[in-house]
Formats: sequence, C-alpha cells, structure tokens
Amino acid sequence: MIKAVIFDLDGVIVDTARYHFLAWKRLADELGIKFTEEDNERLKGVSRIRSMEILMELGGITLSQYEKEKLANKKNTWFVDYVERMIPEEIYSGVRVLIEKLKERGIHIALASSSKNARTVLHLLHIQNLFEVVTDGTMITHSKPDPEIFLLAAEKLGIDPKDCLVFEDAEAGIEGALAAGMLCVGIGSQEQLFKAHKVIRHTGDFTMEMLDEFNAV
Ligand code: B16
Ligand code: MG
Repeated sequence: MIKAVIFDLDGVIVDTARYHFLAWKRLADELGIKFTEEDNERLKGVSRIRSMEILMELGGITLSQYEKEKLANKKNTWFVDYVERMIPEEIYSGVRVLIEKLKERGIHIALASSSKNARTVLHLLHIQNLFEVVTDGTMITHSKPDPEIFLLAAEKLGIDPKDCLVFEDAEAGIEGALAAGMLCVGIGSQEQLFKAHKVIRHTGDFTMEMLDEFNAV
C-alpha cells in the first residue's frame, strides 16, 4: 500500500537538469572535452564531485583533488547563475495538481534530491511548502545510486520503505530507490529508464488510476 511519494527534484519537479547540463557542457568546452546530452545521462542524480570524475573519465584526463574541486565549484557557480534567473512558471505542468491529489488521498510527500542547491531551488520557485520532508545533498554521505537519501526521507516521514513510491528521472536515482526497497516511477524514456516499475514521459502524466495499479500488486 503506497503511503508516501518521494520526488526527486532536478528533472522531476523542474527542468534544472537542463541547467546542470549547460553548466557541465560549458566546463567541458573549456577543458576541450567532447560532452553530449547522452554523456550527460551518466551525471544525472550523482553528486557534484562524482559528476566531475565522470567528466574527467570522458575526457581521459586526471586532476589533483584540489583542481577537481576547483572546477566542480566553477561549474556550480554557473549552475547557480542559471537557477537564480528561474521563475515559478518553470515548475513542470501538472506537478502541483498531482501533489494536491496525492495529499487528498492521505499520501505523505517528500523530496529526495542529491543536489546541495535543492533548498535554493525550492525557495526560488516558492514550493517549499509542497513537501512535508525535504532531504538533499547536504544531508547524506553517499549519493544516488546509494539508497541513503531515500531511506532518510522514509525515516523522516516515519513510513516503511516498501510503502514508498519514488519519482526519478535518473538511472542512478532509480537504482537507489530499488536498493532502498521502494517502488519507482521513471520520468523520461522507457529505453533509458527500463529498470523502473513504470515509466511515464512527464511527472504530470501520473494519474490516480496508476496509483491504484501500484496498490493492486
Ligand atoms: P549539486 P537530483 C542531482 O539532483 C542532479 O540530478 C545531478 O545532476 C547533480 O550533479 C546533483 O544533484 C548534485 O547537484 O551540484 O547542485 O549539489 O536529480 O537528485 O534532484
Ligand atoms: Mg533528477
């Protein structure tokens, strides 16, 4: 029985995944590393420093810890610049209505984002109040695909992980949700997110009939 829904942020609630890509692409260009949207799939959901390491792997370069952190911080400055220009209308269509419908059914709502910027994004979009519990990259030791953030969200809600349904756009996030023993809806392409229990194109496409189907199994 689904008692809680845990939402990822970037790529599920709002298109900040696009801004992460643009900032990484800008850094890759500066470093002379070829970096495509397909490459970017590997960076989704994982921590900032792990993303930097993946970029280095793609470019076949090695850097000192200091250099690595310096470049990751540079990327973050650009990301924050993009995010600060965001407006509340950038929240994906149907998301607010979906959360309201879930709440009407007595379902608890949490956020589980790997991003250390998650609270800033929620604040800028004026959507902090949609979530009963917010867990983010500042509260965990191991980033997705580790289940830590999902287990923390469930613990804070006081709900058994098996009664939680996660919405995720990243392969790493889906793996984390499954490792936490939760059900998972993938947001994006079936081909990419086939490990999820169900895949839909947009968060707002989720219906209460789909919720009933999860409860029926
Ligand atoms: P930051 P999510 C993740 O957020 C992003 O998908 C991922 O691309 C990013 O590297 C990670 O947050 C860390 O973000 O650099 O802002 O701390 O999808 O889990 O909401
Ligand atoms: Mg995401």
